[in-house]
Amino acid sequence: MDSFTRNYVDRFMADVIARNPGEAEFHQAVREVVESVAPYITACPHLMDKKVMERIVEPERILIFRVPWTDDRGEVHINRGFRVQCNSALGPYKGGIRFHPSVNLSIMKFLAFEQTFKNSLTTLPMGGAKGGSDFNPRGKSDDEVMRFCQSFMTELFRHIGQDTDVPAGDIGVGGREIGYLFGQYKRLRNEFTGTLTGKGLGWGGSLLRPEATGYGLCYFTEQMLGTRGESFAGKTVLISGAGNVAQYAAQKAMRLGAKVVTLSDSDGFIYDPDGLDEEKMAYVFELKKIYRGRIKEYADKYPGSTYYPGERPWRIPCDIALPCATQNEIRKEDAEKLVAGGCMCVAEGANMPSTPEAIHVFQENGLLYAPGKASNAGGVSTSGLEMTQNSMRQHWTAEEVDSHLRRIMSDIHAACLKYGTNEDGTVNYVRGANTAAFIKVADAMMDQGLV
Ligand code: NDP
Ligand code: 2IT
Repeated sequence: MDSFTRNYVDRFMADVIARNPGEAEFHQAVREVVESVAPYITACPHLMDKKVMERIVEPERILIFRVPWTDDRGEVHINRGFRVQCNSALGPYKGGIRFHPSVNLSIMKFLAFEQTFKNSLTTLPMGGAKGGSDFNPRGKSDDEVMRFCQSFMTELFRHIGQDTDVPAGDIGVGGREIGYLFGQYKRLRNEFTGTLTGKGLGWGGSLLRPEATGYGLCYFTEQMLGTRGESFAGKTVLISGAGNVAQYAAQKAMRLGAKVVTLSDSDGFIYDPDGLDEEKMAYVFELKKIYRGRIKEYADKYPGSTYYPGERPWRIPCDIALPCATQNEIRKEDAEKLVAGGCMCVAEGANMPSTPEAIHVFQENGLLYAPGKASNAGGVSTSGLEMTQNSMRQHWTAEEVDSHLRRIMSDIHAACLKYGTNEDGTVNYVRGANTAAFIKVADAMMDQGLV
């Protein structure tokens, strides 16, 4: 990077940090993108003059609201609701809703910012947003979750709509929560529209939306491996998380011939040296969906496996790692363990699971490494396909949806290669994804004037 560009990045980041104090995750996400696209920006005086990147880091709108609800004993609780509408240059705001006690403004802003770039990569017309609450669904009854969702939507409904902002699921928000949110939205608006995605199959949902993030991650990883003449067949795979993304990533990796040996949750991980199979996967689906159980129970059910409380899976030797739990779950020491254990490829199912120091370790050691905004874009892409089906009042077959998903993941991979291939033929997927995504958003913003 030349000194003019270095200076631009330093000044830009100093300004972002001063304007958004204490928002560490947001700073981290912005720095990664700015470091990638600064050479492009400084070579385009019109983008500098019109302050396009300065505008992108200032969300178009941020909503913060009170969410009061009562538990089953009648006790009153107050949570905080968020919706960060980051950028609408490419289409209606689009992005998930997260219910987790760690949710705060920094996390919402980093996710909405990442979503803007991810959605740009999908080739579909979607802007970027994220929302959520510090509500913890763990241990709550269905009725409590329903009352919370209804209260959350009672404020959110006035800010969203099928042509305005289309939320979906994320951590702590799956089919059950989308159902309750949709029911309340429909009641308040007296309209049946496709304003949320991830809906049930009988009422406007798309086939393969639940599977899409995990499946898309594996399709993308196959393409990465293909650049080195490799595939999933015979590879040992570590997966973190045991939720929506982790489950379907495990199922697809396994079906592509890999041996998946770990799953995890925030309490610990299980290691199954024999690998998951269809029967074990069916057990995990039931454990999580029906019983809302913990991954620890897997080790009780399958005695060949071991549960390691309080640990993450990254010290287990592997060929491929697919982090599918949460942000910053792979730190420098974890990345070093992955390298020492023989890992050749890391593709992110979660959003920003690797710290900048961990990414540095991967890149220095020549691993194939893909950032989540490229490799986990299959989920929001299939949400985009759900929106298309809702608009057309049609329902596509699983084969149709899957062929769109494969094409989109392959197009995203091609965009990463186009902008991320180094002179020596290796690929920097971070630079590739960020540059391809930025160009599309920036061009649209230039076309639409100073808004
Ligand atoms: P789920 O709620 O279905 O599952 C989340 C999993 O991650 C759970 O096993 C959970 O464990 C674990 N987890 C959550 N927070 C932490 C934490 N702080 N530390 C350790 N483990 C944690 O969520 P999803 O599978 O939908 O989301 C997982 C990741 O994928 C997130 O980063 C999300 O943003 C990203 N993503 C999701 C998409 C989707 O379509 N759902 C699309 C693209 C990305 P526990 O039960 O203990 O909390
Ligand atoms: O991070 C993500 O891409 C998601 N949680 C999915 C968003 C969506 O609108 O489907």
